[in-house]
Amino acid sequence: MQTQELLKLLRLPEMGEVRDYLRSLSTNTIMGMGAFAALTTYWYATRPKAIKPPCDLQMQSLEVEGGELARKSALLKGDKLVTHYYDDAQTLYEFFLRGLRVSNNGPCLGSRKPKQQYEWLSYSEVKERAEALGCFLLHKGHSKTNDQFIGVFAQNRPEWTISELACYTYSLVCVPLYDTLGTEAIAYIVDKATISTVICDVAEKAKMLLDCVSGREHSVKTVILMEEFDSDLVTRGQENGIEILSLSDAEAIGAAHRQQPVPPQPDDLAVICFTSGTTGNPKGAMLTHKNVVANCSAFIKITEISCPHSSSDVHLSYLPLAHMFERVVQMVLFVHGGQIGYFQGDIRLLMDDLATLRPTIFPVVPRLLNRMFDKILGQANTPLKRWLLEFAARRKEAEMMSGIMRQDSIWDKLIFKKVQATVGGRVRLMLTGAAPVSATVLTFLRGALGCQFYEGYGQTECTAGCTITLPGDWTAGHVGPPLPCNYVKLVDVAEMNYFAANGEGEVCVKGPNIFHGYLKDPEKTAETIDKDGWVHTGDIGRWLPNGTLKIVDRKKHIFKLAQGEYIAPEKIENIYIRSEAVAQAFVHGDSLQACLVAIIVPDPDFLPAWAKKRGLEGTYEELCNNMEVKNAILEDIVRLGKEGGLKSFEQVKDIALDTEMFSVQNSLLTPTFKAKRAELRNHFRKQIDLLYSNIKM
Ligand SMILES: *[C@@H]1O[C@H](CO)[C@@H](O)[C@H](O)[C@H]1NC(C)=O
Ligand SMILES: CC(=O)N[C@H]1CO[C@H](CO)[C@@H](O)[C@@H]1O
Repeated sequence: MQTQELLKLLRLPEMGEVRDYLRSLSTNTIMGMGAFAALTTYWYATRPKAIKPPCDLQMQSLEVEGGELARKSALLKGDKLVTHYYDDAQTLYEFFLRGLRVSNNGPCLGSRKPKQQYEWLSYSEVKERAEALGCFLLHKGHSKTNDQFIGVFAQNRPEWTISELACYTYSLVCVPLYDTLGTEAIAYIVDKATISTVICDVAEKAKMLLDCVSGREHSVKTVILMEEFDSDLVTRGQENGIEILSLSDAEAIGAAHRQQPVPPQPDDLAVICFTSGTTGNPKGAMLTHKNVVANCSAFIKITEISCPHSSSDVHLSYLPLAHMFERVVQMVLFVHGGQIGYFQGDIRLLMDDLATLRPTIFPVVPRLLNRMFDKILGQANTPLKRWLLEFAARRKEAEMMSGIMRQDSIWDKLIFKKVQATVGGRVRLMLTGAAPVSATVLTFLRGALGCQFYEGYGQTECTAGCTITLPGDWTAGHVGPPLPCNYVKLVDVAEMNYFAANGEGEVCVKGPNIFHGYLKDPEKTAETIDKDGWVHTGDIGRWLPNGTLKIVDRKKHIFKLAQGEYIAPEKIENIYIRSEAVAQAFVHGDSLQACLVAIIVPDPDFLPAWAKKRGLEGTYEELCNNMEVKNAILEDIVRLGKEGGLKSFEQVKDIALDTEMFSVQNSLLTPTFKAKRAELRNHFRKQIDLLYSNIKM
């Protein structure tokens, strides 16, 4: 039966090469081995060489001499950290100019209308528009020494990047605003940075901004809008002392008041990146050109041999530009003269954008990877398909463990071509960051996508990153060695039993990518950067024998159960959300309780089908109220917990189902989608109490 199906597959045209190989074996051999074994032999026989790693993968980082057990990248010669890669690109403005030169004024920024092809602005067109907009800003009284901060409040689109570049061209500073922050936080940021000009995409954002400032004293004087707006908005602006005008008018005024560029220096501020903690007001991390250049350059250094960048690189911009992760990726593209196409602004159309743009570079976040993983497994809906998929995944995994990464093995042709086509079929480099990804998901997708796929770790305070996995090391479960632009050391956290001498402790980072403090907030700055210049991340790491770092814990979200066991709820939640039925999980416990409970929000897309397989039917709401469904989910997550190595006291005893997603809007998540644990606890107090009282009975 399996042989039959395989032989059918071999009739496909792209199987020619395999067919030829099989023909070269005698019929008896094939019959004797069975088609499957023959394929496996073919795979071994045609296995390519591993890419040459940039250093010995058994020793990816080295101890810094006399440096409190701090470690540095093994790619470094001597102790000098990487600050830049190209001598003619030491600021983000110079990054762009270099791109203009090396691409020979190639296509730069692209966007598309629904169902259309991408339309491109060339590097010189982008430069022209950025200069015009920049001159308008100067005309309004902004300059390097006066009123330096420009708010940008928009979704990813070419004008976002043009606005950013307008700032860089005249040594102004870009301050991204994003709507998931909520009005309160936006008002706070506008006041804190005394912003007088904000560039918005749509009228709704301008209205939101007006709501933030109307009826009180404020700093806003000018709002520039990319899209159309009506006269009511203009009137409302006037009532609040704010001029509202279109981006094209602003550019026209600027063009009529031309001034020479005022290029920034490496130590000048480039961006204030506001991030929100789980409590309190957002904090504005001040990043200089040098900070961002260092991070980009470290990444270029790591991939210089295995995956050199060029002006033929294409990137799909859909992760929020307000975060550094996406910005840094864009800058790496710019400095090499690559192309950046923007998504249509709707994440549900991402697959269509991918298929149309066919990017070569694809940065992702774990949420998206989890979706892809579930979808691929979900499509393998017969036992045979499932078996083939798992078999192929194991073969590719075996290859990866010896450093090989490719898209042309027999398993790619038979099984994974379709998956590769969903991301456009041209992706050669992927990068995940921003949150931990499960090793199972990462390994599977690395194999399925067959491209160089890196995992980074870091935070805004070190310009997005401080470690990244190296080419050739496709093993999951660690975040790689330090970037060549920073040192990493671990510091004792005695109360949690982590000691640097044992290679464990709080991850601390130092180097040219480290930020310059929070805007007008010396207190919070002092909490984060110590007097010797180390950023304390709050994450707990462990050095692995080959010099890579593994993030094992979080300093803050940790509590003890009644018997004294330490619990890190996020670790448990990250395992439970692997259940197909589960969208979100909140694990609760405290030192008065002997066990854990959880609130689970089932996945509206997957729950009905999942329940049906277990003979349970109904609408999403009905299912969420069904005791049997609850018990089935409990059973499933506990099973996953066991597989994931949770100890028995780390497993929940009972759960309650809830239908409302934790979101930024209902204040249960931070704008960067981290759980606000205190709020969650209060919000679900009743359900939690009920769960505990039922357990005691
Ligand atoms: C590095 O060490 C970890 C833990 O020992 C291991 O899982 C991983 O495979 C190693 N990486 C390489 C490339 O050997
Ligand atoms: C473009 C780029 O690589 N930026 C990186 C800065 O460092 C972190 C960690 O290595 C990466 O995740 C970022 O992508």
